[in-house]
Amino acid sequence: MKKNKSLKVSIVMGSQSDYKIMHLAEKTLKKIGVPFEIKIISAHRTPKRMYDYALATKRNNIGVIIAGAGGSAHLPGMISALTSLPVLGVPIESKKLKGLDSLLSIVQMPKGIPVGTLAIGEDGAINAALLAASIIGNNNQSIKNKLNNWRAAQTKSVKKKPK
Ligand code: RP5
Repeated sequence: MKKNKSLKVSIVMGSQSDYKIMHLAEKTLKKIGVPFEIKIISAHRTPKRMYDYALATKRNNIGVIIAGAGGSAHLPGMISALTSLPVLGVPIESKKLKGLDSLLSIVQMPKGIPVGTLAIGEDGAINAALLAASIIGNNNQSIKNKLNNWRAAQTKSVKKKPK
């Protein structure tokens, strides 16, 4: 693996349909200025793609993985089973159970293989990006500064009085 400085975030999702939520993780990383890649990988429809991806993460200079999935959302847990890199799971709001199925599938990982679980949907996708930036920023002062600037701008944008 190269020096921490060049580590990037990898965003993966189980389906094209997840992109309507996961594009917010992409947008947030772009806005802060964190290097990333983005892919569709399905644990059940493309298991070999998932396996090959997970085993190649370290040599591909990935520092954190954000995995979004809906329904029986096993993608984050399966990737975490294949790599010791931090995996952040984003539960996608499903059509039938509004994402409660996704949330419980991702958050209830049995001990031994962790997934850091975020909120369902948009908030989870954005916070996953912020958390990924924070993890990369631990060993990369430039990313840490960019994240702190983003947070300062957010603080500044909160008005003192409602209109
Ligand atoms: C999961 O199944 C995906 O993460 C997606 O949220 C859900 C539905 O997928 P599509 O039927 O829309 O492709 O694998």
